[in-house]
Amino acid sequence: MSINPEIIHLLKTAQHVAILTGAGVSAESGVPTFRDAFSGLWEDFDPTELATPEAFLANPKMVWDWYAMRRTMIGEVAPNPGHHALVALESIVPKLTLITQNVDGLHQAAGSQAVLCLHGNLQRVRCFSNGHYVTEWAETDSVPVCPTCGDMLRPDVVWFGENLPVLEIETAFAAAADCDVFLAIGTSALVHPAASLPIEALKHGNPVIEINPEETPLTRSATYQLNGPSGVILPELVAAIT
Ligand code: BV8
Repeated sequence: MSINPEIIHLLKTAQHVAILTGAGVSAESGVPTFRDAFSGLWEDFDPTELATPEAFLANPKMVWDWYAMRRTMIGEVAPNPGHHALVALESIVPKLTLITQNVDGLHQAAGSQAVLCLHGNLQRVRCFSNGHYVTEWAETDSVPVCPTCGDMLRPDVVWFGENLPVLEIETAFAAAADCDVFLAIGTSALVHPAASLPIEALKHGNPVIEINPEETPLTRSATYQLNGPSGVILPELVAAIT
């Protein structure tokens, strides 16, 4: 696809690039997005109804098993050219702030150095009430418990209705306000407060480039829209500014 020369100029001259990624960036690695139905056993479940503390307390084993399935799935996939292009971009632009909503750890696996994880990480596990981190546990027919305090274990992700980590979200808003250009990549722009980040950039007069094969609530406000998969567009973008 031919990329608007104004976008290339923006990225070539930017001192600070801020990037927000969503599940769409991992789609080409074979990870279902939240808007896709999870396959098989889970296809009848709405992720936004499973990813809550209420769902976990109501049916701990079901929610624990949903995350165990996702953890196994993530262990079988690899970063895609979109993740690798963002690693390359980090070495080209003077300052890059990579903010992700994803919990799959694929940016880190691709080699991105500083990743602001707004919603935690699926691979990390802690106990529900006291935050004791656990690196290994025995899978039994009930939810494993914390060896330190005996409380149920849970994935170290931010569920709907839970607060985001303060340092990460404050740093993300500061980057949106400070950056010379903001890229919103592979996100449906529906989940807050992450979805407010590109709006924060626009409020500070910073141009927003959306990369997504579909339209989102952000599309009409974005300064530019690159319509296509991030695994194709991002390598082309990096090649165009190198
Ligand atoms: C909070 C971890 C304070 C768990 C996740 C303000 C307004 C409205 C609502 C709220 C608001 N403030 C708070 C809320 C409530 C809620 C919310 O936003 N609800 C939504 C549903 C309306 N937010 C919260 O609860 C947040 N907490 O604000 O705390 C508070 C405290 C108490 C009470 C109230 C407030 C916590 C939100 C975090 C939830 N946890 N993940 C887990 O993963 O299991 S969010 C989860 O869903 C994902 O992490 C992800 O972030 C999100 C899905 O969003 P996307 O990443 O955008 O993915 P999605 O599938 O939606 O879209 C994929 C996109 O990719 C699509 O557009 C598609 O076209 C595109 N795509 C597909 N293929 C490709 C592609 N793009 C590029 N290339 C491709 N190849």
